[in-house]
Amino acid sequence: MAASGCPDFSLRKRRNVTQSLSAQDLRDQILHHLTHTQGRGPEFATVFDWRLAVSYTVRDLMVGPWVGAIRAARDQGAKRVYYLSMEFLIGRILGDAIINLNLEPAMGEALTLLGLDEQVILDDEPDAALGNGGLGRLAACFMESLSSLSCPAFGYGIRYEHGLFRQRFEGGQQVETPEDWLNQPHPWEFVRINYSYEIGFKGHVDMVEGHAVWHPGESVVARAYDTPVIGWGGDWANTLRLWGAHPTTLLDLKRFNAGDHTAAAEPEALARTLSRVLYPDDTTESGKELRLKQEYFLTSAALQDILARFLAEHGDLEILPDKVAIQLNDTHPAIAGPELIRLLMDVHGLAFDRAQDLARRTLNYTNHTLLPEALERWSTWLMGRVLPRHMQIIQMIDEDHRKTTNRPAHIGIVHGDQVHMGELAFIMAGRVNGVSALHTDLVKDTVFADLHKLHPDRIVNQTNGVTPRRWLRMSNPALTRLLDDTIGTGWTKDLDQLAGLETHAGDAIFLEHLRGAKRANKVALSDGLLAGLGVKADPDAIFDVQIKRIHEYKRQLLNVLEAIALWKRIHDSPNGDWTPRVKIFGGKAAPGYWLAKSVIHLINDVAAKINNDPVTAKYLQIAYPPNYNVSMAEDLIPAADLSEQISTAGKEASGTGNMKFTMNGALTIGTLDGANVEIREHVGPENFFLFGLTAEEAAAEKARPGHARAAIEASEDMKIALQLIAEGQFGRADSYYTLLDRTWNDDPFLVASDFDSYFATQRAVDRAYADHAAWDRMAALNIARSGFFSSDRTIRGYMRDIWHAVPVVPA
Ligand code: HBZ
Repeated sequence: MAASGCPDFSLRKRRNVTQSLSAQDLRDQILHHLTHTQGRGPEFATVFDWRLAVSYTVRDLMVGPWVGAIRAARDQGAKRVYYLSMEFLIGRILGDAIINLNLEPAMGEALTLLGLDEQVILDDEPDAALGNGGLGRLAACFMESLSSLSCPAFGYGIRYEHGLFRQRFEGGQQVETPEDWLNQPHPWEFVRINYSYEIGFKGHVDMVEGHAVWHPGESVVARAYDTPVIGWGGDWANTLRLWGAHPTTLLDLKRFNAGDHTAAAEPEALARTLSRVLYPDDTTESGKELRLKQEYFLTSAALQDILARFLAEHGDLEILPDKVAIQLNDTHPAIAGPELIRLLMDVHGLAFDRAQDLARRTLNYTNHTLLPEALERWSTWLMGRVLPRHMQIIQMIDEDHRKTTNRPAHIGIVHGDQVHMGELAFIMAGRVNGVSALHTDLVKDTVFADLHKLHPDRIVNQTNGVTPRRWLRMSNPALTRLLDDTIGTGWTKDLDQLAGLETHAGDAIFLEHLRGAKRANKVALSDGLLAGLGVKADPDAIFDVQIKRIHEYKRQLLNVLEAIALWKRIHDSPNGDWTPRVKIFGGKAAPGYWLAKSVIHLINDVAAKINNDPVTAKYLQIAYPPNYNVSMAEDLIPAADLSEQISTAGKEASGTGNMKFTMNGALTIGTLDGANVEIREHVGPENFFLFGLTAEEAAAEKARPGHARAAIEASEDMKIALQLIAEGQFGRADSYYTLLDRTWNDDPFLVASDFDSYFATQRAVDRAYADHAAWDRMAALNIARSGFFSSDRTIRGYMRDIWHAVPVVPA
């Protein structure tokens, strides 16, 4: 205890602090924050007040390791990693921090002493939904692993006031409403008004004595908002630095005093729009000037910050690549190439060649998609207007690359009136990586085939991973207890230790416990589905889960058509030997993606009909809880028996949900796409339900004229399913004409070609599930062999092959 009578929360090495913290210490500290930070007496406190008091108590425990980590990295002159991402889908922070700081069971007891329900406190926290899907969630898992491995790092992003929209269903259709997580105090962040940078846009470029001088026509200030990200064990915390946009001048007083109050506040309004909304678009380049400005805002603020820190510590720009590694999360921050060159040339006086060389040895780029419509392009007109100096530098980079590589005319950054951000990112990167073995091969063979020939050593693979702290230890306490009891707790920081379960996969008692843990999770979910949606989910049925953004290539349509065909079969022979199944969907469609929204409508319409059919109800139910987010995933994944990873082969770069399901003991039904390929290799083909065309076969099938119609004609089940929709069995048929027409006549993602294989494999799943012992053994082997899919392994790969960074010993 410190002299004040409160526990000692000073900055000495934290591991000792939390290990010695008792429930009483935590209770006292929570009460302290309730009174002194929230200004509330316990008798007046709401759940919100308590949650903030608990959060501040936990935050206090992060500050020591955080300051210590920053100090250690500086004192040791360590190389730092900078992860630039337009998205960080972090979800809730409190539960994860409690786990990583090793505060259980003391925190649970402290809350009991205060008469509080821990789950109620945890559930009160809004999700920080600063991302659309896999790309943003990957960034969040990487931040956690970087801290767990004590690799000095910063994540740089945008502090969006409104994260991804909230989803409701009205008449089965998606309705979007704004998300407002910052409408209440956010206890985790520290505002850094001294870390502010001016970001310019538009204007013109003058040449003064042979040097370019950019005179921006508009500018805003980027201000840092820092959140510590605590690693497993609580020894190290890195910084997630999110930039908020603020006006350079607050209020036009002259206009205000003249009575024009709205116009006087214009600078503020202009700036705020920059960090107001996350683009809810995971498909196409939006074509919006605002999006380009957001991308530049993030990138410029980050690079100015990185250079300021580097110069303060080292001074000599020649060693920049030895001390700084920057990772571009997709092309969204690809303006980093020209911006770094601009800062090195126009601000620090380096020559173009020198600046370009340093930039290239500092920057790296991760590609997350092969879909041509998702590759960013900007018109030269827009780029030249919003970022006139950068347009010049892009042309210099392109010209230099043309000269030095002698490349053919069709390769390059600027084509006609388009700037190709993928090519820019590739040309400016030391390393380019794909996110699964298959995806990396396809990156080499397709989107970047020409550039790959010119730079054969540049593309490397880093298969994605997920953090086992959030996705197993925190979200699945029932399984965690069993794992801890069986193989000890070491798996939490070394997921390969799950291999120790192999020897238990034949042990009937162990398998019984495994089934018990899964069943407990299913019962909890079933209660939630009944209370929230009125869906009766029998915990003994197969829980079959597809959760991800709604997209044609992810083929939720295939899943719902299978449901229809199965329903029809059960309906026709209700006394058959059917394995009961609950199909669960979760996911949002981009607001402008009409076909994806039509699939959502169809799923809801089909659910409404099927769930109420007295003949089939006990065999088949469909649940589609609205507003899928990180927290919902934490509830659904531990309760899943079957993981649906059914994208058209060659389209899903990796997937990361697939990995979360595997480590939670769900079996996968999937195509040979993305990381499914590696999951199947690791868990063994006999423990994975494979179906469908390979990437190569799919490409050939797509090129075959009339493939859709031919495949439908050949499939009785598929034909019936489409027929039932067209007849209006599931709501008004005209709602689905476009979807049906596209399936019959185009079917670009080969739903029809893969239907029969999928349907038959689902029946194999039914049979396998009926044999409990065999199923449980397969589930155990999936868990035991999932160690490879930890993001710790992925981050070690980036550190070794891309960043050349090493862990730092905490001070
Ligand atoms: O990145 C996803 C891939 O589809 C998935 O296969 C992979 O596992 C994951 C992590 O590598 N890509 C995305 O999530 N992409 C986006 O969310 C996105 C957001 C804004 C855009 C474009 C794409 O303008």
